[in-house]
Amino acid sequence: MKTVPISLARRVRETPFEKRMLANNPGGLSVYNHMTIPTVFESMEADYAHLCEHVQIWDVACERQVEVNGPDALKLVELCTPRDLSDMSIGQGRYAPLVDEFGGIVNDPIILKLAQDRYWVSIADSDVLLWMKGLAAGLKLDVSLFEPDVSPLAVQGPKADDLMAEIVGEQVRAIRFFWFIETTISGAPVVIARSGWSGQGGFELYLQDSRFGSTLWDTVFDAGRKFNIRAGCPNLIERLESGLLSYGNDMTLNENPFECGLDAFFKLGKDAEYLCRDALERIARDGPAKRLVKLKIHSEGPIAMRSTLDVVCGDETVGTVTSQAYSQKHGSVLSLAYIDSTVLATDPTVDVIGEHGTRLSATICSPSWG
Ligand code: THG
Repeated sequence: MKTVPISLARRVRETPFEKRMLANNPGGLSVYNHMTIPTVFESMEADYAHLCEHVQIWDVACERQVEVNGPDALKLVELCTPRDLSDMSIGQGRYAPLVDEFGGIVNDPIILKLAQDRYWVSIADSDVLLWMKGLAAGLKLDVSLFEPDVSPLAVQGPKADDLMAEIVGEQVRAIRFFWFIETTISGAPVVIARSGWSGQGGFELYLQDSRFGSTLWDTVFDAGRKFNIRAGCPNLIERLESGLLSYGNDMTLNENPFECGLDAFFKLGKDAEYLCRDALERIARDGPAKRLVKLKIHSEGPIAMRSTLDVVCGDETVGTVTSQAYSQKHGSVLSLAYIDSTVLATDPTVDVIGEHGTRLSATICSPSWG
């Protein structure tokens, strides 16, 4: 694909780690929550191989937080998601899709409980602050909603535990998945959670004072030298192998949780009031119109795609590829694709139409790549 430089301005917000991130020569930047995010360093393949073997530091400050603070905090977050949050402990996070009154997915954040009346909604790429402010204003809820000065820096890869133990001590190894502790690193106030958008393990350091951006980066980077640390970023090959969904790519406001498989993360019928209750009960009853499946596309190398590719069954278009990357490990292109439910029920043979009209045969692999 043709590449063009990104133009930066105040509107494309600067991250607290950006100077250090740029000094490591990213090969591309994108915009996420109106903020920069690196998309590649050496190459997608080289970044992938390094991530799976060593440890990387990722500027993911663009995973912004919506702080929900006040007596109605739990009421409001419960209203936004079909997932039950009533039994969360302070110090715990939970992956919870936000869903509108029609069943459309608003976002797929991790929700962190910091205190009885205080949550962070750690968001994917959509304007959740506006959505929640609208709900709170309309319902006259007793909460304050704002974007705090909090910026995640991810430390991902198989050597992440050893690296973080060196920086903050052995107790970091005991943090359970999605749980977090509060501490300081080189004077910088941080929340350290075991989380991150890869299947390679690791942590996210939520920096709570952007003035320490370079200090925190340097502390992690310097301690990481002996573990062969490199600057990295969410990697398309790795996240597809690990089956992680990307909001805006694999699901949008036009899809519901049953269609994209996020229904795995909740049970309908929690006690608390939630906006999408009627819509999701109806969809559960009628069945989703389409489903997101893992689709292996038989190709010896990467295929070009701007935003989607068609999936066909014979002459009929039956679906859409939403993400894809060539995986050396699987010897094929791994993709996520929506396919019509009625067609899926027939165990169809499908092809994907490449950018220049080439037909590529494909195999539906869900639930796992095999
Ligand atoms: N970290 C933080 N904020 C985020 C992301 C993150 N906000 C945006 C985006 N990523 C949110 N989306 C996801 C999607 C999947 C996971 C985390 C965030 C994830 N999923 C695991 C899985 O699907 O296998 C585990 C889910 C579970 O067991 O609950 O980790 O990365 N701060």
